[in-house]
Parts: sequence; C-alpha cells; structure tokens
Amino acid sequence: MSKIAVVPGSFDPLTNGHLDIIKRAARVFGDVRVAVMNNSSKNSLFTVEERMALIEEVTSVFPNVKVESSSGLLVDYAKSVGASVIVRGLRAVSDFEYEMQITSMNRFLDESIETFFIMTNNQYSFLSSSIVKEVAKYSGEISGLVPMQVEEALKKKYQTR
Ligand code: COD
Repeated sequence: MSKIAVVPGSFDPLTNGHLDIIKRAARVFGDVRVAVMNNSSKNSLFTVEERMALIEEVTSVFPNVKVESSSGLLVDYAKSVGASVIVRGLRAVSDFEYEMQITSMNRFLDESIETFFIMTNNQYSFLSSSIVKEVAKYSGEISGLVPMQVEEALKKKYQTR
C-alpha cells in the first residue's frame, strides 16, 4: 500500500517553488494530495476554486497527484483521507520558526501524523506567492517564476481590477 502524503498550502497562486515541492513529493510518496486551504493570516487574491483549477491543470501530468480543498484543520483533513504524512517546503531560516510552530501544533493535535520537509530548490529560494503578486500587480516580468497558466491568470486578475 502506498503512503498518502498531503502537501498543504494557500497556493494563492501556485508558484514554480510550490510546483517543485509537489513534483519532488510525488517522486517519494505513492499518493500525493495537494490541499488548498485557508491561512487565516492571509487575504487571498484567487478563490479556492480558481486556485484548485490552476493546480489541477499544471499537475495533470503527475498521475499520483490529486488536488483537493479543505476549510477545516489540516490534521482533520489528513485523517479524513488516510494520510500519515504532511509535506512542507522550506526556504530560508525565516521559514523555520513558522514551520516549527505549525508542525508542533499539528503534532499536538494528532501525534500520528508526521511532517516532512523538502528544502527549496536554490533557483526558487526567493519565491513566494506574495512577491509574485506584487510584481504582477505592477506589470513586472514573472515568466519563469510561475507556470504559464498562472501567469495568464495573474495578468487577467490585475487587468480587471
Ligand atoms: N520553495 C520551496 N517551498 C516553498 C516555496 C519555495 N519557493 N514557496 C512556498 N513554499 C512552501 C511553503 O514553505 C509551504 O510549505 C508550502 O510551500 C505552501 O506555501 P503557502 O505559502 O502557499 O501556504 P501557507 O504556508 O500559507 O499554508 C498554511 C496552511 C494553509 C497549510 C495553514 O495555515 C493551515 O494548516 N491551515 C488550516 C488550519 C489549521 O490546521 N491550522 C492549524 C495549524 S497552524
């Protein structure tokens, strides 16, 4: 039986940094669920449905990756799909404190679920959804930072605002 791993995030929107983590998780785990969730400290630009559609389009080439969403606690979602692993990406030292806090909280809530970290690919270490949105908002160049579909969606979003 293959292990089910959840790759959770806001993905508002998906960047090439996220995609790299999803791709690498899919090489290690037999069944990967990308879970689009709400981060209560962030205001989102894309709806959950829009974020899911973009991730589905981009990850359709990976047969063991499914895209889902949840509006509750991450550990409850993981339990509901039978996942025993959460995969997170790590960029700089600045990510560490936040990741340690949510990992500890998730372990407090359910100690049977382990969190695994995948170190960012150096070429994406500076990338975040927020920084990409900031550049796109002022019509800066974002090709190579996000998948083509996301680039188009961002352009549309900011044109119609
Ligand atoms: N390179 C590598 N990894 C990256 C990069 C990059 N360039 N960019 C982002 N990542 C990683 C992040 O470190 C993260 O692991 C993942 O990709 C997703 O990133 P984001 O920013 O889209 O997602 P977050 O951090 O906002 O996701 C937070 C959750 C939504 C998972 C969290 O808030 C949550 O679990 N919410 C549900 C409620 C809950 O259970 N709360 C209790 C736990 S605190």
